[in-house]
Amino acid sequence: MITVYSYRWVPDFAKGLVRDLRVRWALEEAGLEYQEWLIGLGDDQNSPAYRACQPYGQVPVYEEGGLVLFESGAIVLHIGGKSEALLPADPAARARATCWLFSALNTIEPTIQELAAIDLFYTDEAWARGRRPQAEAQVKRRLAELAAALGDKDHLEGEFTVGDLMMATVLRNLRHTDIVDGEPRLRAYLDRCEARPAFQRALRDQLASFEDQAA
Ligand SMILES: N[C@@H](CCC(=O)N[C@@H](CS)C(=O)NCC(=O)O)C(=O)O
Repeated sequence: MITVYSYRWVPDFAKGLVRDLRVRWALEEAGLEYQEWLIGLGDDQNSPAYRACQPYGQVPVYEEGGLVLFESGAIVLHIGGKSEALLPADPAARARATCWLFSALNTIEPTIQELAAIDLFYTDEAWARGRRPQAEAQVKRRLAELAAALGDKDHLEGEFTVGDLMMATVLRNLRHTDIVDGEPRLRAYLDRCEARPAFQRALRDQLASFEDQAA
């Protein structure tokens, strides 16, 4: 049985954004069953046993038999290897899908993370107020470029792949702003990705795990 590690509690701003969502979504798209293992912020993260699985004490962790993986991108790629619903069989198409997964993680996510950190963690700091206009401009520039690459296609490479899964979860980190709305093609793209039944199940199950702990 596959096990996905996530948190049993996170602040409200993070609910529905925690990166185990990517893994849950990939597993749902691939039709693979899994169980969740919820850890606490603090002691659980820092335990030697957990650090042996995830060197930085973060989630997600993925466990399958004796295999333990960390880094959501690596985990999603691993799951993609099990299902053509996520990674096409054709080697060139597979490489293009992988290219978009890295693009989401290495080019788009860092800019969005900087803005999100300013808005959610450092909003009262003078340096953050000073930096914000440039951080927002950089996000808008990257999103305009991404929208141009998407063009009129439904997905980045025709059919839905791990690249779209990762890009959508990255774009969701702007939900506290209206920046995605400023790019109508990306807005429609994100809505399309989020409307997928597999995404809806993954989101429901992540949110339910927090509710179960509150009960
Ligand atoms: N690059 C890692 C980032 C993982 C990450 O930042 N996880 C967050 C939750 S979404 C976390 O556990 N943060 C707590 C911490 O860094 O201590 C991945 O994609 O898996």
